[in-house]
Amino acid sequence: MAFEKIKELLARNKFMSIAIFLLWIKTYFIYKIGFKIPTENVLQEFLLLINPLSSAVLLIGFCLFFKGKFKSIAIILLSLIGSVILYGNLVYYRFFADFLTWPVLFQTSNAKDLQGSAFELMSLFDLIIFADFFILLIILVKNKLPQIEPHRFDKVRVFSLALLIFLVNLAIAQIERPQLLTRAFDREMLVKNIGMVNYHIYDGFIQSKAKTQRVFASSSDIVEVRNYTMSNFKKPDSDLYGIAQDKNIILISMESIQSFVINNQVDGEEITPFLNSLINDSYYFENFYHQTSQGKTSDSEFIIANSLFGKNSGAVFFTHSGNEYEALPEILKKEGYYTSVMHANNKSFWNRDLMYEAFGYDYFFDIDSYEVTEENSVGWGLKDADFFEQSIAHLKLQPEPFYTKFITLTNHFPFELYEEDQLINELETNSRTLNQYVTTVRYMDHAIEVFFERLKAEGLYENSIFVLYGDHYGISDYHNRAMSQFLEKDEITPFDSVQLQRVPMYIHIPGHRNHETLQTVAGQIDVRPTILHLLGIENRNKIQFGTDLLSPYRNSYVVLRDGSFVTDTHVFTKDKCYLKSTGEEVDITDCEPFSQKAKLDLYYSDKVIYGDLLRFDLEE
Ligand code: GP9
Ligand code: MN
Repeated sequence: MAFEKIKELLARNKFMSIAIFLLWIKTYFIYKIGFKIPTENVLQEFLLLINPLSSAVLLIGFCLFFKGKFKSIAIILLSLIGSVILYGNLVYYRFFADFLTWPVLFQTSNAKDLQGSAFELMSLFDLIIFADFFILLIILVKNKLPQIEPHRFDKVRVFSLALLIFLVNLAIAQIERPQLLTRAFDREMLVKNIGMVNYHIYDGFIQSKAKTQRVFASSSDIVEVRNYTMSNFKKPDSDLYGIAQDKNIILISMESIQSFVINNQVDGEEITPFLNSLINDSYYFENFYHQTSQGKTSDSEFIIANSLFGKNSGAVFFTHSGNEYEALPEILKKEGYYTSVMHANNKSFWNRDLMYEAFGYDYFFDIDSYEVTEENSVGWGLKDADFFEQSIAHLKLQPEPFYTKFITLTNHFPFELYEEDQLINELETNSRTLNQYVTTVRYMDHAIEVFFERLKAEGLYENSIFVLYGDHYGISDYHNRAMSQFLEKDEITPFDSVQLQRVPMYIHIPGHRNHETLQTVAGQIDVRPTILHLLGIENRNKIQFGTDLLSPYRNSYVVLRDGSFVTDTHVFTKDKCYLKSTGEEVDITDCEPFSQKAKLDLYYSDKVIYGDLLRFDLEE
């Protein structure tokens, strides 16, 4: 029945149908030939094939608002709009290997970059992209098609059809990429899954939502937030203040590592022998929590650079890359540091290219800075050991002092490894994920150990300080049964789940005599003020929500992004309060002393991001 109606709709509006068909098929070929979008399996290829259809129907469907010959002209113009969108993206892609975003389109600096090279990026061959325009024109001029007036419901039908196709497309995409829209990974992934035009609509929606919240913010808001953050400021330890001045800073973001692997074993073998030994030679934080949400690695990067929280849903790297920030790289740059990130993945992943610019990084050594082959890749890409080895050359060319962040990759779900890299046995729980996880953690530990040796050999070790931290959990609650087996517990309670959000955190200062394992409860939000104090950079007036990890005056406390919080004595999660020492549930009022602070921290931090408050000047 519905199918019949669709057939009638298309038959009645033949010229429109042809235009839709041409735009659809053309887009698929441009994906393949122009963008060379890679696919890894049949499902992905199928998605690529069907994803231009819903937006082609939507776009050309607007012709039904016109009558007679205006309808035909509208069809040609609408199809031309489709081609221009495709072509604009293609030209941009040839230069930036990325897709357009609304902010980019309105960013004058990017436009300037493009102007000069735009013509170089075009070729006569590109005319093929407009082939359907000419085909439609010929059909129209020769007037071969009968003119049938549309049915009065055709408008509704055509848009319902577009929506239906889109929903089917989205459902299949969800199988291929769960949480595609909420996690908003990567532009290429969005284009691959829902199509280019739909991606632009989605991007426009996200951007305009952010814009409206921004409009209602005013400069008095920032004063309120700063009064709050300043009242929480804690003085540094005077012995440690400035001890790392002018030293290089090497941050290592360790993918998916959780604290439960530290000093733990599989068949009598340590999972992290190197990281275990590093504890004796570092400030090690046993009660350090990740504070990320859906933005995963990118959230951890955001928190560490700004000492602000990421967002509760979605990734702030995508939704608020247009904000003004005063991020750590920018501050350090002003102090004479060269700042960079090394990570062998596409630069557009997590929108890093745009966000890193907003953070003031000098350079992002992305996948193009590395030689990635089939042999040296596993799982998500370049193996950690090869990544570190190849990074040494980049590191040596950087001016000193530098601030460089390394982001590892091998210990990423689904935790794949070649046999030759498997240094310990897999576990034997009922979760394959957890079983393999310990082996990729072991591999990452090895890669970091070799990296340290190489830095020593290259003379880059002595004059650097090291900050190593886990970016977020690797094993979700989904694997609780296997986890309880491994940890020899009866079950994993909500209390345990919170405790499992602990990730390793080290501050390693070569030549520094003192080393300690600290119990203070803390999180990623506290890293920035710590680094600033070690470098002797005053930051009392800065908008930040963490406190120096090494300050003797700090509150032992952390709030997680979902509102759970932990103190020396209590854990609060899912509206329940637990005693930290035993995990026993206690009266909710026992958790109250910190619940107000936990709420306010998140509230004020969100206010800064949604209102883009850092754009307002504060006199120091
Ligand atoms: C990708 C890497 C992993 O570049 O950082 O991201 P994740 O999926 O862990 O957020
Ligand atoms: Mn990660």
